[in-house]
Amino acid sequence: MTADRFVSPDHIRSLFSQAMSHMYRTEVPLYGTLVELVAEVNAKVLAAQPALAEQMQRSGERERLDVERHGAIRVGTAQELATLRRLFAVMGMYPVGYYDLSVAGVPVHSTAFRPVDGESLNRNPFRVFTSLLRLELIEDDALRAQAAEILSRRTIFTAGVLQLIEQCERDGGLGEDDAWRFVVEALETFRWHNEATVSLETYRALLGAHRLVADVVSFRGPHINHLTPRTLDIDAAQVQMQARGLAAKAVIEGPPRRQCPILLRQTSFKALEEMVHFPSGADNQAGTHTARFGEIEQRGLALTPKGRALYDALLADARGGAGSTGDDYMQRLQAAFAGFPDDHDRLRREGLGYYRYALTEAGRALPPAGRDLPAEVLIERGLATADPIIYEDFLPVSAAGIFQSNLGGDEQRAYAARANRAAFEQALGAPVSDEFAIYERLQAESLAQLAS
Ligand code: OOG
Ligand code: NI
Repeated sequence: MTADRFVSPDHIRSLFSQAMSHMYRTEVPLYGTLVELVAEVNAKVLAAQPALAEQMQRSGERERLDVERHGAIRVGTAQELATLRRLFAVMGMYPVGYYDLSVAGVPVHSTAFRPVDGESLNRNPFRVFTSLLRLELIEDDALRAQAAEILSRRTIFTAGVLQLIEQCERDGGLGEDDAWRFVVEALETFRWHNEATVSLETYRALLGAHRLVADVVSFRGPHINHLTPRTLDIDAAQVQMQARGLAAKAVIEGPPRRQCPILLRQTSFKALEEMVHFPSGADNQAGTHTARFGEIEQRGLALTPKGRALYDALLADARGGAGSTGDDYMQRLQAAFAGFPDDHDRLRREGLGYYRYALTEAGRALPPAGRDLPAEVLIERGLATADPIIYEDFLPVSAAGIFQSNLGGDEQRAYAARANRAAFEQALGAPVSDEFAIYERLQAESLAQLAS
């Protein structure tokens, strides 16, 4: 078989993210409202800020914006996580980053499956935040054993998708028809089921251990729990959410509003309370479960390790001991971040963020020898531009805030357990990539092109 008989993984990912968006719109109609609202806000921002529109056009970001989404799922076993890794690889999505949520009282650790090269990201940057339950954090021995036993009995993948994953690994790709079949079969894993696999009594016991344990263990599969569109102005979108009666969280997670957006800002609305049938002998018992919610996000400049260290320090200052609560939190945050440069020339020259360099028309008109100058000199002379490289990942403190506010209860607990990246990678069956190395490479590639 030759490679051109295969469709590209980017194409499969685009199909899949569209199919997922369609499914979620049907399952959670409020998601449709959110997508419309974000599209309106984005159109306004682009109309009001021609320079931003031009920059996004130049970097290829403009086109991806309308389809840009991230989702999240939670799985229960190493086997499930490892198979997901193979499933996402069919679509050109690879595990990047390790997130430990146990410190925030959520018994999971996570990674994000996403595309990693520039072209694939522009084609469709679909990402899935994927968490693995840490059963060892359930204190009650009997309940832990019961949860493990329930999880060991389920299969979250269809036979069809498993066969297509194997075929893709063996042949090196999928043809058009198989790609479609793959999308249809893979979607089943992410579907919501309003029938639990456990009795109401077991569900309640799991809920007692942690709401997340109940969410992972009680169902046939890892239902997608939110799908997030990207907005260019999260403050405006937040106001719109509230105007349309969506109970958005009071606080926007992440950095404060700035001239030059950095990293990631997110807000969400509460999980829906949904009817669930719990098997009870020959009968069903009715109950409810809260798992799924809505979220929007604004993405900005990817920070270097130096920039990230500064971000972490300022965020810790703003949060103090209290976390992201209190009426004055947004003011505290704004005040703390006065210490973070807020213009792109400074951010770049101080090595706080990653940039994509490109020649301007005047730059391209010169022979290579004539532009063999440091990038900063080229920029000063109008021969090159530097556009921010967008942050494609997540933030652990923000993710913890999103988890907490959407679990549907007020419980706060802390686990003594620490990060255990080695155990996560062992379950995954592969190492997770370092996000900084990916941004560094994108920047280096663009610099190399200036001289060629
Ligand atoms: C994932 C929460 C984290 C984000 O955007 O930080 C997340 C979950 O609730 O499963 O989606
Ligand atoms: Ni999210």
